[in-house]
Amino acid sequence: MWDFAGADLQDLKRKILVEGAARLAGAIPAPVINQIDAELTPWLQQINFNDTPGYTLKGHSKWLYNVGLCSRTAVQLVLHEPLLDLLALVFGEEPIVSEMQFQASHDSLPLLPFHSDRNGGILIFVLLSEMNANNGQFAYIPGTQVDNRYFWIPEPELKDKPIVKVEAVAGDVLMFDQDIWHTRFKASTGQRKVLWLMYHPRSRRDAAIDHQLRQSNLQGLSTRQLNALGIGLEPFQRKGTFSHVGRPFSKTDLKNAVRYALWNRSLTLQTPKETSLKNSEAKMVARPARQRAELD
Ligand SMILES: O=C(O)CCC(=O)C(=O)O
Repeated sequence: MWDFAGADLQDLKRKILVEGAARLAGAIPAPVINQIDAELTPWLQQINFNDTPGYTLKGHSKWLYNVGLCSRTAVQLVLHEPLLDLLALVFGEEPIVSEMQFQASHDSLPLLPFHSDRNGGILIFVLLSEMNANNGQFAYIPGTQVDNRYFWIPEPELKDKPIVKVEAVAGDVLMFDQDIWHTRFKASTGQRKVLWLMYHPRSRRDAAIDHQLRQSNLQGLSTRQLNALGIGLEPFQRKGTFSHVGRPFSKTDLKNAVRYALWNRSLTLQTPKETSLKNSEAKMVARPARQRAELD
């Protein structure tokens, strides 16, 4: 499933804690990638109007929000025990799967400027296609995950910083701390496809979505793996996928909120107390503490 050959988990833990990111070339064998692709393809042929499961368009990308509905192979990959071991080492406690999604650019992606999500999770991109300078390349600045601010990083602060641009092919994996300063460059040609997997420490259930899963995709999973999906635990607390990071509420969010509200008639927003705070104050109260294990 995963090929961790040659990768020492303690070494990976150190990389993630110190540099904030780790790259594993060829970690997922081609037959697994092809199988996931085959299992996802039918779901990508319809948009999810009228309760018909399918993809959603958001921010120049096609998304399948609940990969657990679509692909048994992806579920097994997400819950691969050595991967859970690594995440437990990084967090100092068992992980939960907070997002399990598929993302494909459907259009030219605009630049997403450098920012920090400041939400304490580890994001894993499993490349289902190439990622290069033309199709929405991801880049980050090592070591910045411990900076205590979030969202956009002021342009002058980027000067002279060592920017790592990620080139990858299908089967490569990128693991990064979502609090690291990161960007996605503008895309002009080609399609970037990723399995977008987010994990949090088990004590951060507020960050995790209650997943929708096809029951037959759960066959053969261990109790630990089921728990990582929230099965057997208290309900996860995050409602929906509307706001995946805790950045300040923007005008576009407001526009989307109204649109979503009209479509869906119910919408979970921040509590009135939080929304009435200025952004700077909200930053102080709204962000949970980061939890990471000690370096050995
Ligand atoms: O799509 C990407 O490569 C990065 C996305 C991102 O930075 C984010 O959603 O916070």
